[in-house]
Amino acid sequence: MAGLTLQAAGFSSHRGRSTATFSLAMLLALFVLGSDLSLVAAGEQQKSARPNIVLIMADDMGYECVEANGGTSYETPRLNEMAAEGLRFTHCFSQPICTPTRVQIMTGIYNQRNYVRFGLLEWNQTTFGNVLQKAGYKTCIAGKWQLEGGLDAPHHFGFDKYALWQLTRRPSRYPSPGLEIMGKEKDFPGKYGPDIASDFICDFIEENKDEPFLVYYPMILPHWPFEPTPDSEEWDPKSKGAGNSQKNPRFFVDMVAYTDKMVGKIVDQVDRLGLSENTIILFTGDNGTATSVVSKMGDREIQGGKGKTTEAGMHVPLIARWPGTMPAGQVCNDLIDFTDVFPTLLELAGAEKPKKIELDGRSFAPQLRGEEGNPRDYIHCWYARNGGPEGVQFTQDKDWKVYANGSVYHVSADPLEKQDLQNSLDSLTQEDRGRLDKLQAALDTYVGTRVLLQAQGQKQNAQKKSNNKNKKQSQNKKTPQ
Ligand SMILES: [Ca+2]
Repeated sequence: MAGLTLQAAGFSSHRGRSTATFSLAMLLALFVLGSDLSLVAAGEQQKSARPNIVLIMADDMGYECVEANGGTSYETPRLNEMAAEGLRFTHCFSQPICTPTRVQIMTGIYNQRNYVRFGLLEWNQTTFGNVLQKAGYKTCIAGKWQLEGGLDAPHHFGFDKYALWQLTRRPSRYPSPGLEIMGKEKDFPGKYGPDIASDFICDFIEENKDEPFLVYYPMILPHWPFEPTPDSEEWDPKSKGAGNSQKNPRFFVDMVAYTDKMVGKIVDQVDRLGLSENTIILFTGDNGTATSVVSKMGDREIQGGKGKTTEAGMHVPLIARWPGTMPAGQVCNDLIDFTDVFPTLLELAGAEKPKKIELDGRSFAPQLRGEEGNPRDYIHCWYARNGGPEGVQFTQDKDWKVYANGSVYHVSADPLEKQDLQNSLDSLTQEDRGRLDKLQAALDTYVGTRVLLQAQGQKQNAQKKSNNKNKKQSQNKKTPQ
């Protein structure tokens, strides 16, 4: 074993810690588990083919929750490792809450053109799942759905395999969870929801290791209720779940740790199968941290800002890993918003954009390959939780933010947006006024472009069916977020 350790350590000196794990796994495969050789060989054959893509999105985990970003309230060793091996983005912005983000990331379109209301992905939309599936990718989604449409919806939106919480009902998401898996509602007494979803993904990756695959993992964690994980001392497998409780943010610490562990579980599975160099793994978050949570970045305290259009509501982690292609340990300060994910996945997969859809974002695939790319000058946001004709709308760069209602904030100095500068623009430098003019001009191109979609019959029918079927099983009637 000493020889193995030495050899693995030798690899790690120039390739990073996870590669050491991979190397050790490979050596174990070679020396101990001869039957696993086929797994490694299958993975290595894929190097020149289209990369596998794994997109992981935590639920309610802001930028400040990751140690690699400077967070000091939580332990995130696996995310830190991903950042050390890959690329960490410092300026990625989601939408302020779940559904606006989920619709935007999946369709690549700003909310003003296709967002209907909370908890719904309109049936006539095209997702990256649809396009990559058509391009020959095997596709899987596991984790949280919350987009209606019934048991057929994940297939309709381009996913071959699914294991989802909150597709047709809303039971406990953590202890003794209920999920919908490939057309069936299944309950798991004594189990933990995130374990079920991540196991499903690991199985999918193994089953599809010889073909290009897409995994979309909108995580169940670390959204409230704040309650023990299987790694907490207080874990009780017989618990019925803590409902909507946000009373114990101390468990949020354990939940962030478990989120990190689940990311590591997926990374380890990719490595174990010899797929690391042909698999790009992206980790992000769907919106800021819950408002009941206060986290620290050194001396700086950050109150969670979920639901707000401030930095605390929309600034999220984005970390990418692609050993062998992406230079290790890099930091990218480019602005990214969630319309950019769809065109990025298209470019990575070499897939064509369908003519019928017009995407709003721009690909950051070049940055993932260590190239300069074509970074944005600004990000845009249109946000209205419940839809309707009017939304909060703004453009911002790394320093300045201009709202459609006229408010102006120097966000790099005033992240909480306490001081509206719209009436004191004369005191700004000419350079800053020039930047504001550009942001205003960009914003003007979006103002008035709201589209109110009509509900689609097919979706309504699917929803009706699913509602009838599940009326009795619904255990949670409170407003979801
Ligand atoms: Ca969320």
